[in-house]
Amino acid sequence: MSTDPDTYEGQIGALASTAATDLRSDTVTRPTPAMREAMYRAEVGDDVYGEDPTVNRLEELAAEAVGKEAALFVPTGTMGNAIAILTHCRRGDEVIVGDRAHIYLYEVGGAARLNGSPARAIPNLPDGGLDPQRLLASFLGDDVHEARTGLLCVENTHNMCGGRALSPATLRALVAPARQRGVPVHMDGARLFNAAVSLGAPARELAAEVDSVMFCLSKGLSAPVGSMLAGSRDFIAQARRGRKLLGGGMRQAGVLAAAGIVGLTEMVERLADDHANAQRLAQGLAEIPGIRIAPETVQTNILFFDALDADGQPQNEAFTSAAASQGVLLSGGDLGGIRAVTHSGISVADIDRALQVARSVAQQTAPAVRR
Ligand code: TLP
Repeated sequence: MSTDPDTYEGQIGALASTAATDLRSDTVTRPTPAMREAMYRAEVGDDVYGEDPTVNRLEELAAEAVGKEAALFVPTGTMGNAIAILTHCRRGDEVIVGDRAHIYLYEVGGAARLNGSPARAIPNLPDGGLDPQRLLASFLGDDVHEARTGLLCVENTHNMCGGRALSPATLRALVAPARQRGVPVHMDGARLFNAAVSLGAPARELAAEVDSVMFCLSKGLSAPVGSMLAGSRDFIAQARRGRKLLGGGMRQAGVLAAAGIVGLTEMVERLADDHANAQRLAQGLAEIPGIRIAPETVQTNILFFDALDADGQPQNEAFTSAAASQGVLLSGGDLGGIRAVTHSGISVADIDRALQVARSVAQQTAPAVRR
């Protein structure tokens, strides 16, 4: 990319450049020059009246990409998941989730606060799935003492299970108990396209098993803002009301949707580069004494590892802050493990730089196991 400040490309390059190697999350991605161009040129209207042509186009493209009748542009993934819960469930219905699900851990208890819906967490399997037998046993509603089970939520890729991608076959097995009991299923597919690219399966095949799906434009797809909620035409008509309730009815949102269209049409295939970079990072980390990682479990753009001291005890906080002081930003997984996430702002050279820093920091935190 040009660095000439007199050119458009150069100005965008300067805006996007950052000194640090930022592996905290794929949420840190900056809009590409093509996105900024599209945002500048976007045709807009009042989307609450359904009159923003760019939002309408994005919603059509998104519905088509995940094989659903309709889709809704929402400001964030968190709001998309909350609207799904509000739309599927009656007030007070229970929501079944995995115990490492983003909806359960990191969405401010939205199901309970917004819909009076208790969340029942059942243990996630290491691959991000749930045990179908355990799932079946967790559905409630026949007994007068029980809350009705209103919704099952699955996550793909699974963030806190290390970015694991659930295949169509695994999803079918997972969803079968819900189908048996007539319980609707929502997929938190914040990184659905990472799953699709990693598995070599179209996103619509992964979404075919569920009634509704949310995916984010603002993560690997690199749009500055926005997520999509997709489902049947009736579901989305009702979800539109839920979005208004939560204050997510935006007006000339076409300037944002324009970037989302570029994300959806131009940024999906390149996710394979992020996966290759995550694999390179995982393989490199595995060779560093004092670092514990299972590279064979890394499937997409997220990986977790532990930095151990000479006694084999995790020193994750010390490792993360030492790496940050050398310009490599990681996030501390509070459920154990340091998280690194690759994305469009990370090159092969950045991975090699991160490995160099990891080697030097590991020598400080685990001197006794130094080779
Ligand atoms: N995840 C963020 C943090 O909130 C942890 C991240 O850095 O990974 N579902 C999943 C699976 C997510 O990982 C996230 C964001 C969301 C939903 C929420 O999306 P936003 O941030 O758009 O509300």
